[in-house]
Amino acid sequence: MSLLVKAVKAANLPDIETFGKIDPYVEVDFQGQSGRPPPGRSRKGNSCGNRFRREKKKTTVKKQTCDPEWGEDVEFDLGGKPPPPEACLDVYVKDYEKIGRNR
Ligand SMILES: [Ca+2]
Repeated sequence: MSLLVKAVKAANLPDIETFGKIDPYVEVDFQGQSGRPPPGRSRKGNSCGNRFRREKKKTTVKKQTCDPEWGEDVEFDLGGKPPPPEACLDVYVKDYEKIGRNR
């Protein structure tokens, strides 16, 4: 069993870029894979409290646009099991930065 997230498109994204336009991409943060959480991890830091193994995946970056169309699939392999009911999926649209932090 796997979980498929389809990043289709976004429109009218806020342009936070100083020069030109933003370079948006989608980051999908899935917390709900089988297996126990790694020992010694803090429960802070995300909306699921790190109860599960987490995995982040990204789409490609679309350059200089506030109306990106990705049409991409982001797939998580669940290793043959359904996700637990407490599983958690966070989806972010971020602005790619060559220099510094992505926002
Ligand atoms: Ca940028």
